[in-house]
Amino acid sequence: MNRKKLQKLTESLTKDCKHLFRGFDKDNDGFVSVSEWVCGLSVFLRGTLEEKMKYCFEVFDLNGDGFISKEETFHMLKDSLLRQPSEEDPDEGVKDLVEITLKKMDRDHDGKLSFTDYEAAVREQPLLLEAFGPCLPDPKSQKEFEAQVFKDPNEVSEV
Ligand SMILES: [Ca+2]
Ligand SMILES: [Ca+2]
Repeated sequence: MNRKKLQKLTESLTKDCKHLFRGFDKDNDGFVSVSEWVCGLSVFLRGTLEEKMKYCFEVFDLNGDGFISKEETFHMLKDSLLRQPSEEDPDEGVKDLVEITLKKMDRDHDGKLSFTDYEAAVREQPLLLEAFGPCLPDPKSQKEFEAQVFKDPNEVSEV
């Protein structure tokens, strides 16, 4: 497998996950190194719920301060909702959704989501893992990706 093909496969795996690379980019230098990429992928494909929660939380915490704020929630939910045909005032609908979501997930009622809030909510309701937008691949494209990439381990190690 050549580099181009791998790139293409990765693109198709991650096409719905636009925040993906922030989750991969552990040292926040704006680039995803090979080791970060491999590490990110292994969470993607083989990660435990714990690892996936950490990963998604990092993706959702847009400014990296350790909390998912109301503004960040608004921003992300707006992004994921705009694809649908919208009502008269889409912002109002999003605001309602932000309130509902935060109310549901903010366990200590400080108006923002810490990882502890998020973790508790997800353990109760696994669907909340991707509450603020898709950041993990769907099982079908994941399977296709694995089938292609792990066909010949020797080739992959050259990448
Ligand atoms: Ca934040
Ligand atoms: Ca909180």
